Amino acid sequence: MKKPVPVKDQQALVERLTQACGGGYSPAARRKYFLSGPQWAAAYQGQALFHAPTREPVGFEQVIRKYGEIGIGWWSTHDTDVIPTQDLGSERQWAAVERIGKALGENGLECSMVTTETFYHAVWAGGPAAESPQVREYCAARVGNTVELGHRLGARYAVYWPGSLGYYVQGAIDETRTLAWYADAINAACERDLEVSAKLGRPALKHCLEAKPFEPQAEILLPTSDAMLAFIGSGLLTHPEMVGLNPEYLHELMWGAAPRAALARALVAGKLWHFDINDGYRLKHDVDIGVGLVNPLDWLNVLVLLRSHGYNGPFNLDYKPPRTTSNFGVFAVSFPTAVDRFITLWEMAGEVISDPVIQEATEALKAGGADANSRDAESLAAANRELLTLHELIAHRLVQILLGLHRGRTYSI
Ligand code: XLS
Ligand code: MG
Ligand code: MG
Repeated sequence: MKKPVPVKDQQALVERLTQACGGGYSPAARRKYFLSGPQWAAAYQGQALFHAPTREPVGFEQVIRKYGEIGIGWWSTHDTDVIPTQDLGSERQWAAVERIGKALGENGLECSMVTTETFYHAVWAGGPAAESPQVREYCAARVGNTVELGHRLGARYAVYWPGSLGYYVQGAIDETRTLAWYADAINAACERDLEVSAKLGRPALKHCLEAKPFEPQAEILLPTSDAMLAFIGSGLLTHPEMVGLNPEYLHELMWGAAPRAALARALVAGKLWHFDINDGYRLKHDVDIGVGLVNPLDWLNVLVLLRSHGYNGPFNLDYKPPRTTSNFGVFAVSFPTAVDRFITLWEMAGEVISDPVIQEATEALKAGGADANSRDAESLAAANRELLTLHELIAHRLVQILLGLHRGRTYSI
């Protein structure tokens, strides 16, 4: 039997093996990327459905300090991550805002994004667009208040993941009304933003809708980023130009989409403003695994798309350190390794874009075959037949770049 590892030696072991992985980027290098660390991701205690917490609570002062040490330059938060529900919208909330501002300043971070929790508290049992006009009025006040908090904290983005905007049992709600009522909340947030930004002389926030196909268990009225694009263009919003998307990688994968294609559709609509980064599995629960741990090749492809189209919004680390990771591990392993995988994949995406093999193959495909008669299907097929083999060669080259094979990494046989 192996000798058990005493508790007092375990952190040192984790640290030594983390070092043995080859070290990481410096905090200064990490800060060059627009990476934001959510308050809720670091503070997540492992309390998923059916699961008791495995970690101790941590407050925003500690999270912000640790992000600063790691080199995560931006911070994001739900209103209720940092202010108790009962204090929101009252004078009591400003003391927390002051403490947050101080913690951010002392650790060299900026607040990038604020979001309203419209899913956890019992008030949202019927969703943020419930039949009750009083609940909807409360919702409008809450999102408006978040806009104000965002401006006071220096944020540039507001995100809306509605939670259960839908139904547990069919037939109980009128979907068209619910959608219109949800639009009322977004409209209220935009109106409040126009007022507050004018008063404070700041640019208006970018309001970003985030879709998730299921979980909480209800059927969802806006399950995908595409559904949200249709909602933005539906005529229900009074300021559609102020509203864009915050796709989450796993949320698109969860319904079976190709995340890169979903992002491409948001890009061509000019609505890809914010991006939640993580990983996980198709057609399963929202496991929120750290970026690149499950689908590194797909992630490389996603970042090639975003780099080639000049995406310059935030990459928000919306994942959950697994329940098996300790409080110590969250900051010693989980966040630094997630950040470093992201940076490595981003750098690799640059290599893909400038790779001579991929460039030449892509250009040849775009040139098409010679001697093609564009009125004749047979001649067109024949003229392109050999060129199209390059698709598979490009895929091979991408894998080579991912695995480092293009730099001569070989295995002896
Ligand atoms: C939940 C969402 C949430 C949002 C912000 O699944 O991803 O974390 O990003 O409310
Ligand atoms: Mg998210
Ligand atoms: Mg998620």
